[in-house]
Amino acid sequence: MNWEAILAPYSQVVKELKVKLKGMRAQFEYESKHSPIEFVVGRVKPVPSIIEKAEKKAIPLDEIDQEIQDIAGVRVVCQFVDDIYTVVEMIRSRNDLTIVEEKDYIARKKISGYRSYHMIIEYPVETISGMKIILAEIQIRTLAMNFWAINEHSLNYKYDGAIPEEIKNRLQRAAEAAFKLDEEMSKIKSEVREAQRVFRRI
Ligand code: 0O2
Repeated sequence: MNWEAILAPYSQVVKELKVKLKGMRAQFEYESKHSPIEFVVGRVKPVPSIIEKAEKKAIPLDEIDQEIQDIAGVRVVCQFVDDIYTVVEMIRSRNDLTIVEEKDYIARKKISGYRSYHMIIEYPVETISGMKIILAEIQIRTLAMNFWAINEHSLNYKYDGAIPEEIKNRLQRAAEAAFKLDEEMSKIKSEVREAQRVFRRI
């Protein structure tokens, strides 16, 4: 398989979505408004991970473009939980993409303790052989949710998906702590935003 050619439009989508989401952040800054977006990152799923996911879900390799939704992935990280829903609304109101599915792992966290808001979208991209509709996943989460998820992801990788029970328990407690941190910060968010407005003026 010519993976480079297959993944080229996905790489284009990641680049375009990053530019657009970062552009949204910049617009808030120009208008001296609190940006619901702290930072944006993106990646194309590495080939070994695509193959592994396809094997795990019994997806034939010629169907990955329809069946694996996160080959193109963009992550939006926010300060506060309500910023997540502001970003969700902003994405819903765009007309350069179509929302296929939304997964609210904040209202209903995963058994692992994972919390995040996922939007699966269809995004049209121009290629040299015409327009192609590409599936992409946008993950929207707070800094605390992100901290937990990147650490858990590393441990999952290290233990090949079988994290020892003791560490799993610690991760559950860490997930609780991240949840509490988000909750406490939400209670003082107007204070924090005010401080950041003043700070920006200096
Ligand atoms: P990677 O390495 O990040 O690319 P589904 O068929 O919908 O049940 P799917 O397609 O895996 O399953 O969707 P889901 O569960 O929404 O997960 C998509 C991505 O969300 C994952 O991609 C992770 O990036 C992230 N994610 C989901 N659950 C967890 C979790 O428990 N911990 C962490 N750290 N991240 C999670 P990949 O392909 O699994 O991994």
